[in-house]
Amino acid sequence: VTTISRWAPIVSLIREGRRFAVTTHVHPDGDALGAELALARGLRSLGKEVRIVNSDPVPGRYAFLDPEGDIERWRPAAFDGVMREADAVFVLDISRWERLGELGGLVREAGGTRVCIDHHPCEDGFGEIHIIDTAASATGELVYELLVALGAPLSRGILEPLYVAILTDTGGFRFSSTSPRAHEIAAAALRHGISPDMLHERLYEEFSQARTRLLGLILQNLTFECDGRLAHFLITRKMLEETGARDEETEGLVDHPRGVRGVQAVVYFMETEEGDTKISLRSRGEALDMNSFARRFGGGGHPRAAGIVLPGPIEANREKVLDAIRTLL
Ligand SMILES: [Mn+2]
Repeated sequence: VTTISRWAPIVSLIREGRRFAVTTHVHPDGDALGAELALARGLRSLGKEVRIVNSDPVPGRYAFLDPEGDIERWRPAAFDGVMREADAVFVLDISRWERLGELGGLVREAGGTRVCIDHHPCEDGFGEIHIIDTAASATGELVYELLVALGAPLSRGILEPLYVAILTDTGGFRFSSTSPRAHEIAAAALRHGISPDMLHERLYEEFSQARTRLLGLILQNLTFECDGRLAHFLITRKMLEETGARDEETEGLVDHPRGVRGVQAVVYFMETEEGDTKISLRSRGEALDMNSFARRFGGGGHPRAAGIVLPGPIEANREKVLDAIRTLL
C-alpha cells in the first residue's frame, strides 16, 4: 500500500539531521545510481550535507548522469569519518549485506541510523528503518515518494536520474513491474524538460564494437533446449579478451535470447575474474520464479531477473544449475 505516512519516520530523521551518507550495491545499475543522485540532490536542496560513497565505480555507460563526479568510490580508511559522523546512512536498492561489497563493514559500524530503501523481495532486511516495497518498479520510484513526502522541490536535476532509474529497471517500461506511478514520474520528468531521445541514445545506442563482437560469440554458443523453452549461453574470460569487451558491457546481452518466441527462461554463465561462476537468470511469463530458484543456490533477485555466484569454474557448476531448471520447464 502506497501511503505517505510510511515515510514519516524517515522524514523526521531527515528534518532533524544535518549530515547524510548514501550508498548502494556492488556493480551499480541505472536504478541504484539514479536513486542515489536524486536522493542526494533532493536532500541538498533542503540544506543538508550529503556524500555518496559506493564500493564500485560508476560504469562508463552511466557517467553522463554524474558530470561533477559527485559519486565517490570507497577507498580503505578514506570514508570512515563520513559514515561514522552521518546522522543517517541511506542504503538504496539492496537489502542484503553482501551486496554492499567492501563498504559493508563501514555501514555496519555507522554511527547514525541505517535506512534501507529497496524493492527486492527480502526477508532479512538490515538497518533500523526499512522501506521494502516489491510493488515499486524501481528504487527510484520510492525515492520519488520520499522526496514528495519531504516537500523537496522536484527539479530537472532530480527527475532526470529518477527517469533513468525507472527506465532501466523496467527494461524501458516493458516489464510487468511497470506501474502507473512509473509513468507518472516519467511524465513529471518530461514536463521538466528531460530529453527522452538523448537518454535513450546514451543508454542503449552507445555500445562499443567490442560488445557487439562479444554478442556475436554469444549467439554462436547459444543453446535452446526443452522445446525452446530454455535458452542458455556462456561468457568466458577468453571471449572477453578476444573481443576486448569489459565485464560491465555484458549487461543487457541476455535480452537477445529472451526475445525469442517460446523462450520462458534464459540462463547464462559468466566466468569471473577470480575464476568463479556468475549465473544470471531471466524468465518470461509466470513459468518460473527466478528469485526463489536463485535462493536454492544462495543467490536472489526478482521473480523475473535473478543471479547466483558459485565458487569454482563454469564446468563444475553448469550442469547442476541447468538440470534444476530443466525439471521446472
Ligand atoms: Mn532496482
